[in-house]
Amino acid sequence: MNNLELAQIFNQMADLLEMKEVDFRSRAYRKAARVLDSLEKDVAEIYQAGGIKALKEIQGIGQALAKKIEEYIKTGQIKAYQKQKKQSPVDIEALTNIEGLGPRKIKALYQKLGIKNVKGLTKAAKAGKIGKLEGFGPKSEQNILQGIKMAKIDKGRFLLGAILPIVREIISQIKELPEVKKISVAGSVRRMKETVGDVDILVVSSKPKTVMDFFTEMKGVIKIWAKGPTKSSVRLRAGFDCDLRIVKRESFGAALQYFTGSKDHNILTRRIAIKKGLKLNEYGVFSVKGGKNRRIAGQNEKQVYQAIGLPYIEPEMRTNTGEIEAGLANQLPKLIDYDDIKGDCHTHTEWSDSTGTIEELAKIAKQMGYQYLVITDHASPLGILHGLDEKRLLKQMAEIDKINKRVSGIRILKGVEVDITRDGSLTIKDEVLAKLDLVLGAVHSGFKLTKQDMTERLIKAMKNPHLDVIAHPTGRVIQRRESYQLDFPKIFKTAKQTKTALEINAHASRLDLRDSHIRQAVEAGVKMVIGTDVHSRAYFQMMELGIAQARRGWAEKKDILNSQPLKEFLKSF
Ligand code: DGT
Ligand code: CA
Ligand code: CA
Repeated sequence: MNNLELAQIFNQMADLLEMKEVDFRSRAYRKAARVLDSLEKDVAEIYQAGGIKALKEIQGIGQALAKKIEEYIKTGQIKAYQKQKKQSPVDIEALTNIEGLGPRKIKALYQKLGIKNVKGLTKAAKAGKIGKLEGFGPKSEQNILQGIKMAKIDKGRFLLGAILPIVREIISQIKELPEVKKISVAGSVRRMKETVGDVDILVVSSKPKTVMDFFTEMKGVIKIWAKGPTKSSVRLRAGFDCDLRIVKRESFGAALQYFTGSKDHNILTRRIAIKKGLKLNEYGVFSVKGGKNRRIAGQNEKQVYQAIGLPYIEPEMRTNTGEIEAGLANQLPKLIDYDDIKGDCHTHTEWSDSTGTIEELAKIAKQMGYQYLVITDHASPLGILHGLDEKRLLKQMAEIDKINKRVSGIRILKGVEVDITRDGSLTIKDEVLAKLDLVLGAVHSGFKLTKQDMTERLIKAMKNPHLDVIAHPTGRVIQRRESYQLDFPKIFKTAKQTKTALEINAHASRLDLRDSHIRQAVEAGVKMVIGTDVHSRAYFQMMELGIAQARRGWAEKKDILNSQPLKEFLKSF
């Protein structure tokens, strides 16, 4: 995925330029980053097919940027970016990673306090120096300290959504080698954990050396940590490490079980094996008699579980949070499947803060195999989101009616994402909300209310009979922003009473609700929907992450309303 890596570089370039106040250029980089992010084809493919000329046909890419993309494709780096980075007195990459700090603030902090990096920032904040600065204040000093803490917790972990496409590309390349008999991803990626430390791949092969040569020399490898006949480990340009292990065919299932983890899950499975007088390790399940090991399972992962008296446990559930006990009692849920979703419930268009037209989105939704698509543009007084007011919302509804007559094979539903204001009221009048198929409500400001106030705010919103779904219910952004405070038992109770669904927002950096909340919601009988929060076409693909999240929360098909066909879906609100 050259596009995402390039988009990241362009955004950093924009940050660097913004600090120097080369405004128009930084805006060009920012725009290009956004375009790349939502491009369907890899730029390398576009370049290979049509060269610089084809690159320039991409919206927002002129001669200068096309040359830089070419340089990146050819050399893996962009000299101008390296130069800017070198010239910059501050570690802008680390500093912009802290929630609430943009290039302008970083510049002010550097000019007034000489802050160059996170260490200096922490020191200044702790000494109360930032609170005294004009344009900052004590509150923003607290926020900065909080942001530093958040950035530290997840240090060195990567978003699953950023990693998956790269891993799949690597696997599909290795799979093509004739020497490779079997291949699978393992570890946290196979468990679809929301963030990933490193990537683990298992291979069965007759020619380990050929596989290892290919693996350590493939495109994107910037460092080889280790290279051997059974294990190699590399660092990829995208920043994360990838381990590849070669295992014997007869051990593949056991190795997959072992290296999928989690470690806590493994400790328990091993204990269960021991209780049965068996031995479980990465080579197989063995019966130990008279000091002799006899393999009773190993090639196939399902059989490994069977051999120790357990049903197959889906990787997403392997966290040692009750899945083994449920397995022993034959009470594992039948998780929602990756192809069960019938429509996306949360999408934005050019009517608010996104770029696509309703018709374009409908076309993609159709390609995704959906029966319906809910358009939920922002209705928000916040100018930044370019929200709809009642008048424009009604106009959009009329437009949707027209488009529905034109297009076939997909039904476009009328929805909205209203703001839930501080006192729990909604930003669109009830009589207009009544005309919509689906009303999402979300908190977009006032995150710092007390637990009680925030809970009451959501409860009041849920009691509005027109509100169908609470979108991204906790407001967290992974590695960036912590959830706001909520009294979950109360929220679940009201959600059930008022038949309000909670969203599982599938965006890679939201994944909100998180898995533990989903499990509680399932237990409380609260229904959920999965929405991708589409802001560009690439977002549609994130549905998979939302489904994974639902699976990690033990959700079944019946728990997720947009797994229902159109008629049932509409009836459930
Ligand atoms: P990550 O990489 O931090 O996102 O998480 P994982 O789960 O991929 O962890 P990783 O890469 O360190 O190891 C892959 C799997 O190997 C892990 O999920 C379980 C297994 N494993 C690693 N170390 C141990 C261990 O000390 N004991 C047991 N039982 N299993 C282990
Ligand atoms: Ca791992
Ligand atoms: Ca590993």
